[in-house]
Amino acid sequence: MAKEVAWWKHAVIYQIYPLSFKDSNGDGIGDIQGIREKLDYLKNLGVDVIWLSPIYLSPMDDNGYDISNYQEINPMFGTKEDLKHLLDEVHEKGMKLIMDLVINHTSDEHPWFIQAKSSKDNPYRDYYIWKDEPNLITSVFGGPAWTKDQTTNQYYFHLFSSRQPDLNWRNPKLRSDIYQMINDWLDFGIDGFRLDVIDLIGKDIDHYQLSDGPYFETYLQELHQNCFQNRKIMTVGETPGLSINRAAEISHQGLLDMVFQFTHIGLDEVPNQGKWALKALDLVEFKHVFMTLQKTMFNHGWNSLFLANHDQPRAVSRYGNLKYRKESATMLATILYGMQGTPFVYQGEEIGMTGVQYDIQQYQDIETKKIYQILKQKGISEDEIMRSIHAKSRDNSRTPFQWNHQPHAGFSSAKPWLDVNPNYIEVNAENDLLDDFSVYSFFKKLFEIRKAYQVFTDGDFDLIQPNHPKLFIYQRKNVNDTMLVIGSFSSEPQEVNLFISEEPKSLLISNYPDHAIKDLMILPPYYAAIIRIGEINHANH
Ligand code: TEU
Ligand code: CA
Repeated sequence: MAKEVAWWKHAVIYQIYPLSFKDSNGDGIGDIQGIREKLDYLKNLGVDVIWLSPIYLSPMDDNGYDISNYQEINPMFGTKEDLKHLLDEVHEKGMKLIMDLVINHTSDEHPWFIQAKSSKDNPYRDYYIWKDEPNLITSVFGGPAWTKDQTTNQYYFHLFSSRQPDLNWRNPKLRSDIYQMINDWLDFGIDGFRLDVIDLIGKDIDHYQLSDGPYFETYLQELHQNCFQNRKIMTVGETPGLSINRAAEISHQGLLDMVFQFTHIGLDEVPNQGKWALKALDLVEFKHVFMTLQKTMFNHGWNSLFLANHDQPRAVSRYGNLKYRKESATMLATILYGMQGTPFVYQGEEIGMTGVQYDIQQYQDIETKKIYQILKQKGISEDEIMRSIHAKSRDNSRTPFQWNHQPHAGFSSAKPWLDVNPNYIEVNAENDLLDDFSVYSFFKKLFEIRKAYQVFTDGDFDLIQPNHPKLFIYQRKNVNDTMLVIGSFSSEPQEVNLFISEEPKSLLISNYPDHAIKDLMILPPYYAAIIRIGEINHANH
């Protein structure tokens, strides 16, 4: 009997950043009703699962990744009833909905923290991490990871902003409260979670072990037993610090269905100097990281396929070329989604939305504002700071979704909370929906192809010409099919010999559809194609 393949292995997942997706009531802030207006747009694209970035009650110090009440919805996004309506409609349309879950830390306005900081012997004191003397750990957003609480004269630990105190996972009472909260949401009917920085929950601060700490697997197992097992849900962990091997192990054991592994994300920064120290991407390195991911997780774990999210710059600005915006956006999609794993689309990626180059006053992101001050104090020149911010600021991907060429890009009737990218007149969903050769139409077709051929789910992976500095070519193969996936990362024509003359071949998709498939080809700028070879042998199997 054929083994049943987990449903999420075939799913296309679309990340919505609610603040910036669609504003329904003219306050300049995206909301749940706005999302409800756009479900057909997502369904038509081929989306199976929607992931919502946090919409819980929050003072929005870190745009909702600082939760002050896990049970309530932030009124700026709507009500719990709105969410229930959204969930029902998503289900009616045959899609699923997963929520973001931030359980490494809370907001400093969470009642637990307000209690905890009120006195040393408060029953909630031990829900957080306190020390008389801080150690040298620094916050991801810059500066020390410890802040002194004036009332009790101890320091509390926060790996992100000082308004995001880390929860103390060593406390079994805290863990059981968290499991209860998660089960309540699952009983509410949601289909799973994206778990924010979940690799940090097992940390040992005294020994500077943060990601993948000594208690990580124990707590993950406990979490799985108490909440996830025996439910038909999916989980994806955000694990910026997990190695490729550990990511494979965790998903192979099924503690999380898959995790976001970040090795490829760090390749355009100077090693060990953090995200703001820019370095040109070496395509050969990039290819080798993906090859390692693909080979490590073949039959041993499961990949999540992503280039962008709400923390990362726009993929087309980062890895493509804006002179060839459509070509490079579609090429990147071809390369990414031709691989084994579950595809993730970050809102706007499917219409080739690009990054922005704003003045410092226009940025809203806490990390961007903080790093600007820190780099200034270090004496770095304004030019250099702004180069880094333009390349890497998280606001690059948080600008409002560009629905049409109307004022505010059709996102809102009012001035949005973050300025719209001025290119919305040209780059918008309305234009793309009318055009058979748009980025959107390409994504849609790509997902249809992925679902039509099992080889994209179960085929093995081999790099072709692994050391070619400009071309990313690989083969996917199972007993039925062989697919050649080709992407050019060059604005110059590239010659390539495909050596496939012996076998019949057909072009499944290309961003230059009229370009004939031959053995010896000159590939135009940012060319992409998927070629099916050897299909004649089909009947033999
Ligand atoms: O991100 C965690 C994380 O470690 C990074 O992605 C980090 O935010 C980024 O590299 C900084 O440039 C998650 C969320 O996705 C992010 O939005 C939150 O700010 C963070 O956790 C804290 O909750
Ligand atoms: Ca609104």
